[in-house]
Amino acid sequence: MGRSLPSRDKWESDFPRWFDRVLEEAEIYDYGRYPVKGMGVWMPYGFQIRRRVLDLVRRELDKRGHEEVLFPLLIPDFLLRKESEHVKGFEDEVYWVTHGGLEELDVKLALRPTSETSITYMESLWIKSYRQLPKKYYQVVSVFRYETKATRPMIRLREVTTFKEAHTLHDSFEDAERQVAEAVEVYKRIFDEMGIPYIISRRPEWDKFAGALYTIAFDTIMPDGRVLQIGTAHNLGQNFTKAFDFRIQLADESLDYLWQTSYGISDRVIATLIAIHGDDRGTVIPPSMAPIQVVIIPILAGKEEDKARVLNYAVSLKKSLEESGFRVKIDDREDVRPGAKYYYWEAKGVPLRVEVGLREVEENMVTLTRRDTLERRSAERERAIENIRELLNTIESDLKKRAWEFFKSRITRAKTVEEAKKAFESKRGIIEMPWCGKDECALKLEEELEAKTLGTPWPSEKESPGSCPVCGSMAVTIIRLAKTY
Ligand code: A5A
Ligand code: ZN
Repeated sequence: MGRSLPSRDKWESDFPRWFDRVLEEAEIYDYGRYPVKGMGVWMPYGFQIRRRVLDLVRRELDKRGHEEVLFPLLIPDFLLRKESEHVKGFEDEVYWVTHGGLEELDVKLALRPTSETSITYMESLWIKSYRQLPKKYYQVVSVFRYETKATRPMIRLREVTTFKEAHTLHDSFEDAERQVAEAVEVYKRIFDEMGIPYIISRRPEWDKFAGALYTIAFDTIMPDGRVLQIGTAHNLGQNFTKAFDFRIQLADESLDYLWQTSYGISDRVIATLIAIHGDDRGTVIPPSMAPIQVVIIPILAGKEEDKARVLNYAVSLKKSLEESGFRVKIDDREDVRPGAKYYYWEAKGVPLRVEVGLREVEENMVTLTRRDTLERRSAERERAIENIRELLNTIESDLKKRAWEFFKSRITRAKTVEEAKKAFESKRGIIEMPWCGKDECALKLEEELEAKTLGTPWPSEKESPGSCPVCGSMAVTIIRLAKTY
């Protein structure tokens, strides 16, 4: 497939096409053929990648005392409407169930676009004492949003099938703030493990989550220089608990509404994992996340007894690799030529290929090829496991390093609108500029640069950054802008 893919040099313009093709050719996700817009199908290989990502997400949340729950998909009209800002933000994105069979329902039911309302409602029945706090729940579910911007596979879906939402409860504002910081730590670990670079911003007032006091967001830069929001953590204050009249007696005997946070990630994280390490030949999955870490290709040629020797050699190598804890696959299809197999597994992003032919058997060797650099080398069979372990570790760290280098090279500090425009023209990415803090100046910048405000650094930076490029008054912080998905 390599040859027919847009090349990495041209990703600036061709990335969306590259991404669509890789999902299809690597048999990860079938999108656009299912006859509902904005909804795709996870295919077996994609499902395996998704499962490993979710394992990581669950591990990190469980470790920090989050408890997994599962709420109904349907939210009755009157619950969704409880918090006025929330419903205003989501109103035009909700799918409604209005009928049961031929009968019209007395209460319209929403396909959940997110679950703050249904979860707060049940929490108000469950939580009776401050001694139960803090409480941290999460679920991994489908949510439905009738998105009106251009839909894209995994990146902007109408059914978000891998939506992990966490919801927490606290007895004070400070504890909720601490929770937002913990959420950020959890997401950092998850993204670091996957080698996904990120920058953390406090979103501006006009772009915070509907119903939140404030929103902290993780953004990454895709290969075409456009920015994608890959996770958010919201301090919800008492907005929802007030709407649900959810109060309890606290330790000091005062009666007060509880404080909440929520934070979420989605299929976008998997999209980023697939996109960010890829190249002209397809995706590259870091060894820690790869469903198959090593693919063994037996070169089956000549006499039957030679083929049998090669195959036995391959099987015994697979066995010892598996005993050492690696995820291994032998591609012993007889009707496919080795070259075609190479392309096939390269497209799927298997980090390491092992070739064994008659020569390898006779010399007691293996031939190893790195997926990321395509470097080939031989190793003695006796030392194959060690060599493979070492190579996989190197691939893992090289992929992360390369991703962060690319990311950092796309962040530009600019003092003037002209400088910002130039940076956007040459490499898109993220622009950081001094800012006076006034909404009108940010909105002016958005207009002139045809970009979106990502927000201000989180945690906030102390250094004095100069003067606002719009009004000239002294800047109080840095503002980040980008061309976004
Ligand atoms: N309940 C809170 C956590 C919430 O819903 N927050 S959110 O609206 O910001 O969504 C969480 C994350 O889901 C976003 O940061 C974004 O990465 C992802 N997301 C949102 N809409 C999406 C869509 N239509 N397709 C794919 N991912 C989406
Ligand atoms: Zn200004």
